[in-house]
Amino acid sequence: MSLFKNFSLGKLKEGLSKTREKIVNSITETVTGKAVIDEMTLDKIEEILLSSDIGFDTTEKIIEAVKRNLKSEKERSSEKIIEIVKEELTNVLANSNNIPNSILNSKPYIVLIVGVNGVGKTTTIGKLANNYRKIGKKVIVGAADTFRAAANEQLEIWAKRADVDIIQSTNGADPSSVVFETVRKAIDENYDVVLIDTAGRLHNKTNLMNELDKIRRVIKKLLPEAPDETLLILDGNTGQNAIVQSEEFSRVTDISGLIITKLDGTAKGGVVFQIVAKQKVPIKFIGVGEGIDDLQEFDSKSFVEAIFN
Ligand SMILES: Nc1nc2c(ncn2[C@@H]2O[C@H](COP(=O)(O)OP(=O)(O)OP(=O)(O)O)[C@@H](O)[C@H]2O)c(=O)[nH]1
Ligand SMILES: [Mg+2]
Repeated sequence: MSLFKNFSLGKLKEGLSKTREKIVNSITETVTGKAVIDEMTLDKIEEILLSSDIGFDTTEKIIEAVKRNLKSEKERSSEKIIEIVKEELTNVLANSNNIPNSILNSKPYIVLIVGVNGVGKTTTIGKLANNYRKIGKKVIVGAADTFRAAANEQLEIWAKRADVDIIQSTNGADPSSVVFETVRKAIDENYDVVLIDTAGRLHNKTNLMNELDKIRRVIKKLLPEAPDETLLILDGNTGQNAIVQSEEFSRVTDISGLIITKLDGTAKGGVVFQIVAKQKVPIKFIGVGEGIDDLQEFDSKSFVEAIFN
């Protein structure tokens, strides 16, 4: 069951086209017309898979499976090899603890958005706000990125676009005071969803991580069980770095879910498989464009389908 109403396989396919070109088209080209799948061709396939960022372990599994099948079967068509790749990648996602997004179980439902600089936090908040509003939720966003001068304006533009309310900040204000004000208003005025934008931060910058702690404490003062979600935003273009960020953030704070952005701009969308294979934290949404409707709920089945069909 999906939460939002904007799911579109077409949009997903379009967004993942570069990744599809990389995985499906490149392998097809490599294999087509070859009478024998020799070591060199296998190396080439391996290289393609590694450069799509699906990860070393999964790549090895696929190559092993290809070898096994080539031994036992006469057919060496590109279709057969693509089928093997698809099957192995489907297995990776099948083992994920992907939980579908569900009806919000508390009110107000507090979502804290975190991540390093420029990964798409503010944009994603705009998209989320719009989706929640469209399913009839009363939404407020809090501009707790008081670090960058233009951050407040940027969130204000997104709030207007999404047609939701905002608690703005003044430059240099204490982020946790903005958070307090936002959650206070949400409780008093019966909001359903609170989305909190935060400044980009590195997991190893102690003062910024302490600031995040303070934000969480302030929320808990008003709502002991909150935040309901702390979502870590990862830029899908950054490959291995995204994995490292996920590990490091999870070590220092409670991350309940991941959002992988900018999958439209990259041929390295295979990183989603690597993240699922390596991380316990589930992927909740993926970003496939800069527009307000370009956030899709992550569903492993449709993700594979969008790449291979
Ligand atoms: N193509 C594409 N671009 C995206 C996506 N999500 C965000 N962006 C772009 O990424 C850039 C940075 O986005 P922001 O939302 O400002 O990122 P941020 O994490 O809030 O950045 P800081 O607040 O500076 O840390 C913008 O140009 C966005 O349009 C996406 O899914 N696809
Ligand atoms: Mg921002």
